[in-house]
Amino acid sequence: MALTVGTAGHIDHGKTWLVRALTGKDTDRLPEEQRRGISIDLGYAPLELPDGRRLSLVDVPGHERFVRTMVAGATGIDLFLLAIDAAEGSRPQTLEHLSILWLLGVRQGVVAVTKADSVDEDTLELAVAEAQELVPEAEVVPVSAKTGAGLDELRAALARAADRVGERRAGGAARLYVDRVFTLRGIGTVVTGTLWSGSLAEGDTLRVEPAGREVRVRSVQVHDAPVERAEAGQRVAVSLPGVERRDLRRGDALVAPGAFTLSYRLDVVLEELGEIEAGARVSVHHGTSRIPARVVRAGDHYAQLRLGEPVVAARGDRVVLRRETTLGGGTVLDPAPPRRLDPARLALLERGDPSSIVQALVREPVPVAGLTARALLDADALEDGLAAVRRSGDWVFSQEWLDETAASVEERLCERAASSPLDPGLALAELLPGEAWAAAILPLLPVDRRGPKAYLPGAAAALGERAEAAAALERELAGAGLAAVKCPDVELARFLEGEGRLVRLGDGFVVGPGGYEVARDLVVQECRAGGEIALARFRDLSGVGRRDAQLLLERLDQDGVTRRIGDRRVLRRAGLEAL
Ligand SMILES: Nc1nc2c(ncn2[C@@H]2O[C@H](COP(=O)(O)OP(=O)(O)OP(=O)(O)O)[C@@H](O)[C@H]2O)c(=O)[nH]1
Ligand SMILES: [Mg+2]
Repeated sequence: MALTVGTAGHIDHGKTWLVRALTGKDTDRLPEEQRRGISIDLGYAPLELPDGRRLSLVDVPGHERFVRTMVAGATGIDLFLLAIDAAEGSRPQTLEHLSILWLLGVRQGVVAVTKADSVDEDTLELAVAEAQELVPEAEVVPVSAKTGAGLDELRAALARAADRVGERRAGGAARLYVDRVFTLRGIGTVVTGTLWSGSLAEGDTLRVEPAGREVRVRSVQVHDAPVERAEAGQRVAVSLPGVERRDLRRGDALVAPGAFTLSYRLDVVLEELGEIEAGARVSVHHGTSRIPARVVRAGDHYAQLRLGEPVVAARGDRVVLRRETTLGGGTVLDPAPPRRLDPARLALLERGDPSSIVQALVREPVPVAGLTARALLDADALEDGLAAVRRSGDWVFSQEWLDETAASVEERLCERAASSPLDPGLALAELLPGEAWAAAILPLLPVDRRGPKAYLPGAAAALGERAEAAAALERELAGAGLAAVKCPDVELARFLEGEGRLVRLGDGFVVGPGGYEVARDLVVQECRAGGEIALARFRDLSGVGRRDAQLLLERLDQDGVTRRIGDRRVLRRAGLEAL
């Protein structure tokens, strides 16, 4: 398993010299680092263990102004190598770095009491004892980068610590946080970082977040050697053709497209070093990025981090919260939560079993595919968890949501039936407007679907109070023959037409079904005889006024009996069949 070791410790306590003594590589390569004799940026070197295993080593700066860089270097590591100067003992950044390691969940490592050559034996013994007291769970090894004393013991201790590191999640989608970007002649833009999950291979398409840009991997290297595929936990260099160096920076995430959500909010379990007051403005360190944020608290140890820029995160990720100093940290419960904080939901997520996780994440319908990354469960566990919610097609949702939706749909259909007894249905588009899940959910709702409309089960249109108006209208139509009658009650007209009791014309006029048939036969016969019919001719034949003749002909056009050509009409197929 690929493991990464990160140095930690106060400025000048001998981290970089120790890295050089262990690996032969001077990681202080910037001119300013060499001039000032301090580390400013992150340095990287491979470290061989006595058993042949190879660790990646990240050297971090100790200066208090560069703690943010230390956090960026420490986020992907599995083991720490804490340097404490034998003469100076523990100093402020010794403690702050230790806190950060703790907050990031880095529990395994070794303490090196450095510059052993520069102090007498008693002082060294005391320094070792103090270091042991400070970090009781780690082995403490006195070393000298200058003389080489203790280096073998240190390597052996690192190997033992590496043995204790738990398995990293091997599967999952590719996710890497960029820590360096540079240009290589003949190769182009290269980014490096620790692969947090998944794997990376030549030819893969990835997305750079938060910019959202798709990139193609041209080649992958691990420790300066090309590999076909890099695995989770490895430090990798990825070359990305067609991308300018200035389009990428430390803090960017390189991820498998579609596998992670981008979010301006993170719900976390807080770990506080001191009290973090509600509404506190902090810097959130996540991956290799640092983002301004506000802490919205809920319950006694939950919070939502409202971020100034979006991040790609996953459940279980660690964050560090800082202002001038490190205030605390957190473990991500939901990487893309709703804005409203709900401690009960977060408690479910904190329990961490598949069914609690799925219950907490699912309320309104979400696509199953989108849930995989958010729940961070493997396929089997996700399947177990899904038993706790409802599922239809590609969508999952809570029973509670379904009950609420059913109740609201029922209520709206009842209201509709009361206000429009002639047409008690509602268009589906109106009932579940624009929802992609509508088709999957509809069969589970208490509705009858008839054509484009939904009805309460068994609901039928009823004339109710309008029965009398309908009877009067029908009497009038029976006496009117082919003449049109005005009917301003559009709903009534539509209803009676649906029942075959009248035919609607334009402008709110209607005609009796018998009248309509007579008009149609007149038109069809005339056309059969003379090939066409003009408005004036139809008016003469039917004996109605010009307006009514016009309305009747237009309706015949609509019904496909005739086609209008200028001011004449000819039969269409339906007209021929009507004979
Ligand atoms: N005598 C002695 N001096 C050492 C040893 N290791 C480092 N030093 C001295 O300590 C100075 C700082 O060492 P570095 O390794 O650069 O310290 P660092 O912890 O990397 O410092 P930052 O990266 O700036 O935090 C060096 O310039 C040396 O003068 C050692 O083993 N013996
Ligand atoms: Mg250094």
